[in-house]
Amino acid sequence: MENSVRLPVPVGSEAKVVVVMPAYNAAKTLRMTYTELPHDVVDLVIVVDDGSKDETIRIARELGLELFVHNRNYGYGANQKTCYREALRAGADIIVMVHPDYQYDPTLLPQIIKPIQDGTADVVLGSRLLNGDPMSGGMPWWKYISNRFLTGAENKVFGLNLAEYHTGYRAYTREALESVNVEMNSDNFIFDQEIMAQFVEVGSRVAEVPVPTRYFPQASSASFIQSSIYGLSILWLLFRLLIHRAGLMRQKQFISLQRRYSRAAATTP
Ligand SMILES: Nc1nc2c(ncn2[C@@H]2O[C@H](COP(=O)(O)OP(=O)(O)OP(=O)(O)O)[C@@H](O)[C@H]2O)c(=O)[nH]1
Ligand SMILES: [Mg+2]
Repeated sequence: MENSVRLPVPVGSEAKVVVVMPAYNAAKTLRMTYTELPHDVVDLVIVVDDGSKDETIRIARELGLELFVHNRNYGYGANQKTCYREALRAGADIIVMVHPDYQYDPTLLPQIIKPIQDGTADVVLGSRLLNGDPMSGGMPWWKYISNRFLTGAENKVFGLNLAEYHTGYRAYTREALESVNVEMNSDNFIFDQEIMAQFVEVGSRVAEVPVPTRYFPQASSASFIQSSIYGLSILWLLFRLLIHRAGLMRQKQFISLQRRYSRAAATTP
């Protein structure tokens, strides 16, 4: 497979598992999300508060979590940049990002990291659209339709066949995260897709694990306007990636930080 790459060091069950939660006004749901994590599997939980106006910081302190605080709201992408920087600094071998708004089932973490532990994937996405019925879980119909459309466009350009790219439940190996230029990505929601484009470009192996969809009143949810900007930004990202690949305008954002993960290296046996 063109996009496959062997990890230099196999990640087994000894790996240090660090959960990161990028939080913004997550006070109502942070405790539930944290409590339901399988604590026998997780070595460390990091919360980054991105200028929340609610009690997120107080609750994170009460729970004794490793907490990093932004002095104002920089955005979801900026939040993840701090999450990953601190997870790597803490010595993580496997990094799991889960939204603290309790929309993703924390108890499924062992399934999410399994493809990495088995050595068959570098990146795992918890997918609501794989074997699931997201609308019966409360996903608005317009989010479902745009998710399908954008996923189709991304699959075409990325050369993959995934069920969705828009999940807030993801796991990465340290090597995969260190191979991409996270800091060059957006500070906003499009970060999630930029990092996927980067993984594709460096030849990371991506796996999907089905997860249920949960929408409920206390969960944080992107508005119609935010989602529309996000959708258009994805199309712009795919365009930029295509012109990068065509050599018309090379962009550092898509170039591997580690030579062994370059696209060419990934194709050699
Ligand atoms: N909106 C927002 N969320 C942030 C920010 N930083 C971290 N987050 C967290 O990121 C998560 C994702 O945001 P959501 O508003 O739920 O958006 P989404 O999950 O992509 O969209 P839905 O599928 O509608 O829930 C939430 O759990 C927030 O706590 C930020 O600056 N803005
Ligand atoms: Mg949400």
